[in-house]
Amino acid sequence: GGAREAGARAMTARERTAEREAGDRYDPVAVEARWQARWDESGLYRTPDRAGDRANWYHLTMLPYTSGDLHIGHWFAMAPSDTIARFRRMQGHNVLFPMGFDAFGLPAENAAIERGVHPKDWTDANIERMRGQLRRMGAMFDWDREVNTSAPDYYRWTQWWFLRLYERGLAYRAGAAVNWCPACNTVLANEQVADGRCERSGDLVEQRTMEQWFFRITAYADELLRHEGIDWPEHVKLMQRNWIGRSEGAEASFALETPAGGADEIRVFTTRPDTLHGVTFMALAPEHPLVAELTTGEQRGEVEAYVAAARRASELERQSAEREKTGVFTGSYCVNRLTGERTPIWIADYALATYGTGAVMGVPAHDQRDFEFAQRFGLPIAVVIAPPDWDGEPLAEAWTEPGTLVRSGRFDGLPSEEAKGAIAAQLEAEGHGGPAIQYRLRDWLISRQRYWGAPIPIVHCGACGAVPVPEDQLPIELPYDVEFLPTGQSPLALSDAFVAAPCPSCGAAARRETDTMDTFMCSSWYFMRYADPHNGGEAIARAIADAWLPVDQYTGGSEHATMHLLYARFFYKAARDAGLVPGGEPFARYFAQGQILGPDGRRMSKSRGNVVPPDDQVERWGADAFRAYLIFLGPWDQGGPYDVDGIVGVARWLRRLWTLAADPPAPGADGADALAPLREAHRTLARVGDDLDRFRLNTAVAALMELTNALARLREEGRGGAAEWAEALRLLALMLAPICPHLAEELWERQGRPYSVHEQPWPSADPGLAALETVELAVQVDGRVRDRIRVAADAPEAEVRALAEASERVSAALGGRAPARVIYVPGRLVNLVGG
Ligand code: ANZ
Ligand code: ZN
Repeated sequence: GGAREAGARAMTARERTAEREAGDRYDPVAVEARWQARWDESGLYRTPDRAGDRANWYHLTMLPYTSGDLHIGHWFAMAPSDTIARFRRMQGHNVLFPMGFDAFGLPAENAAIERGVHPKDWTDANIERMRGQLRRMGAMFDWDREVNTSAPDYYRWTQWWFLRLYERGLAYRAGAAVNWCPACNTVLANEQVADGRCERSGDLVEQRTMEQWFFRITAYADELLRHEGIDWPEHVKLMQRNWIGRSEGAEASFALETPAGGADEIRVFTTRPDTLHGVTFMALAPEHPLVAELTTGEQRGEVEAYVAAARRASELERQSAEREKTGVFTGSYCVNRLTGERTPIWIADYALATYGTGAVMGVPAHDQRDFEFAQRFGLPIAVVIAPPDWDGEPLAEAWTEPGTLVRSGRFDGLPSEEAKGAIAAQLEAEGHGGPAIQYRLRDWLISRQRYWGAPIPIVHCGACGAVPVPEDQLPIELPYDVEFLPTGQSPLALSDAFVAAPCPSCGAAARRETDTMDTFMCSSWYFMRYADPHNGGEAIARAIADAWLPVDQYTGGSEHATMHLLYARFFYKAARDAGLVPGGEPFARYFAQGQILGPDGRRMSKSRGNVVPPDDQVERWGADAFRAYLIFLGPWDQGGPYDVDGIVGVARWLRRLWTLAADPPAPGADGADALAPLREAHRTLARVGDDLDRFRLNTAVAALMELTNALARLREEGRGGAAEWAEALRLLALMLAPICPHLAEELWERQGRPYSVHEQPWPSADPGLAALETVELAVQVDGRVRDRIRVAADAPEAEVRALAEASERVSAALGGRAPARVIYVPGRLVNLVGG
């Protein structure tokens, strides 16, 4: 509101004259190029691992994927992050603020296929271009620490990490039903499937069974749920907890009436062991291993057709509540051990093979899906949890709330919440199951049948099986000359030169693993490598890890809540258990920025034509104005629409600020008024420091705009002493430094101060000067003093009048009349003249 208008206020005639007289207009493009070169030359942003008594502070912003262009979302993530990193530096920390490139992955291959360029050439060219764009941001990235995840000296260590996980039993190979995208011709992680479709191509995902490599992230499920000792936004922690999906309940065994396929029982996972007496059928997933054996001759045709149809449906469709329940009877029965009841075994596609045991005990009276299934197929509905005031009537829908147990033998009369534990305990005592916990989280599937990724360092030997490649043979380099068009097979399998390798264990001719690693593996540890980027002997030295880890502050979008942020936490815990890093969490603090939208308030996209290219904005207004505008447009965690006119106001503000600093103020008054500019500066300083500390970046910019206006007004009025003016302008440059680093540097130099403004400590606000100066005013009604009030010395008339009218004595004297005239003598009196 006010600040925005203030920022946008046109220059006064005097300011325009001043600008002319100062001889040089503010030319952001020239100023920025000059300082970027100087910073580079002088190595201003090179970060030592130790810097005397300055405490280390690791500030991390997410590295970009090498798509080829830095878009406005990157700017909105990185520029405010840079502002905070710079502020921490001024506060006296030795700040590590690195940058790199997430360079492996499908888009490189797809772009390469579409354009006929090699993925490596495409990626390298993109990095080149993006590095240039990043430099123009004027951030304090330490480029000596840049990482490129597709470079052999990086992925060598990604492979090394694979070996560390492998030797800890956290990497394994297993045949698995996997998500297969027919368009991308590759396996997808569960996280890459949304609504049953490939997140990238949008095609329907199919299920296939293949030998794949997994990381045992489930071994850390409980610890991942806890978020111990870290300061993260609640919504991100909640997303992770939901993703991990911990359910408490029981496992129960049902005896097969006729043992089949070497099994004599079916086990189920249930969150409602209290309903065990109400089971009227058993539902197996179509992929359950006992389906074929349990199917009787008579039912075979029907069952086979059903299983084949289920394979074509996505998991999401199968789970949909709206969909009519389908199923088929196997012809076999099992026995409920608690009741001795004979229970028919059905196959139903709402039972998923990948959750629990792949079998559901059907309790129609207390589960809505089971209820619908029973109704459709005429199965009994047995109430065992009585709703309050239930009179024995049939139910119109499942009763899923707590209640009292009935028809449950010796458990009758127990509240259902209590019965859960009691029945689970009985199962355990009888050896038929017991309390159990289930997670929705699956192990992390890391194999990709694609070319552009880090090869998995394994050799398959006919005699020895899967043998890890010895560490000193890393990296297993990705060959350049490979036919990488997707065929469903790993492209590396087509390269004889790559595949042929001696077995590291027995020396016999063997075959290299030809799958590559999920790129989320590369980004699970990049922040460790920044700390020790040139280490040729290990991924990160322990002493360096101790100096920098965990990351003190991570910032990035919350779209990474469940994949990247969960994988990185798993990875770090595994690294901790291998003794390689300190603590158990990689990111001590996490801040999720919002999303920047198009000027129309919708997500930016090429098809909507509402994309704002950052390069254009930088060229037109300068990086400093663009940074300041991005910060000013709203609270950082909320984001908002980009306003192409909004940046005009910000650019104008910076021009006024330039003129103010360039035009030496008139010789000021002395006495109390000499302090006026200093008071304004300290008042702002108290606010800006507090705002930056709490990530309220937009209000920090607003405060600086207000300061600029206040100082301009003082100068017009000829107020303020010369020394006080100099000091106020010094503080202004310092406060501006984290937000507009180039302009601040330029002003600093023009003030005759030594390079660099970015090596100055953050000034502290003088509380005495920052305090609002107040004065006592006599309040008169029709010239007679009725009361006295305290107001800010520079309070505007409207405020003074409102305060005066609020006085009881004043309103009594006015007797309901509205004052026709107000006479205000600042510092002395206000006179309300009645009408
Ligand atoms: C009997 C029962 C009775 C259930 C009742 C619920 C209510 P969450 O909370 O997600 O963990 N279930 C178990 N395995 C399944 C599978 N492979 N596919 C589909 N559904 C499965 O869900 C646990 C509940 O989902 C389990 O508790 C089971 O149904 C079902 F009144 O068991 B319940
Ligand atoms: Zn061998």
